[in-house]
Amino acid sequence: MDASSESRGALVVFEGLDRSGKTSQCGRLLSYLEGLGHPVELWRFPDRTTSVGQMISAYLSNKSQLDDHTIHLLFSANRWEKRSMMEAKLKAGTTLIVDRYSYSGVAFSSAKGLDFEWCKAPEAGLIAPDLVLYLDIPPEKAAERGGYGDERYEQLEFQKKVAQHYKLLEDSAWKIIDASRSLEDVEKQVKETVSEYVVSCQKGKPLSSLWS
Ligand code: 2DT
Repeated sequence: MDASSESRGALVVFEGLDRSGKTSQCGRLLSYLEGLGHPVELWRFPDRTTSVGQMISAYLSNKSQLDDHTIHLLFSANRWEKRSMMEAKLKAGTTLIVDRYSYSGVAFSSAKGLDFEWCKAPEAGLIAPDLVLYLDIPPEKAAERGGYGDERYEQLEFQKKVAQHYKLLEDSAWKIIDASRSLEDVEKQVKETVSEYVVSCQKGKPLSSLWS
């Protein structure tokens, strides 16, 4: 049996605006897959536990100022520092649910005015997700949900721009989920969609690279 036909875990990414429900849905999906007996872990980016992640966290909470290009590259570096661990986990059969990934990287930085292709370049070669669940919600509706926090980017006008840039990133791995519905309705659609992908990865779908 060659390596590409071996069973592996699925890389399932959640994307969407702030307050679109990503974190709740990630938690529910984690419990669901664990309940089915699948090896599964929940990851998130930025991963604020690493030293790069701490620089990002200071920036997001307005404790430090950084040039837009610099912070973009730090977000990317934060994914690169986890890449080999991600590959090892997937190959060992663990499904990874990831709260934000390269699409956030490009959508948020290009919404600030950075060149779209320049933003994509440092992401090329990271592991391509098997499935991107885009939790789609009008920015105004997301803003009504309990309000935003105090972090950078949590403002309606900016979120509207982010939504426009996200739409430019849609590809064949994307499933657009109407996230203005109830948590339960969204959860049901997420579970149905993900189950299919977990099975196709168990059947040996090879890993591929993002944007290269
Ligand atoms: P959370 O609130 O989900 O922790 O996100 N961001 C995120 C970027 O600008 N680039 C990236 O590559 C990633 C992963 C989105 C913190 C904020 O960081 C933004 C919201």
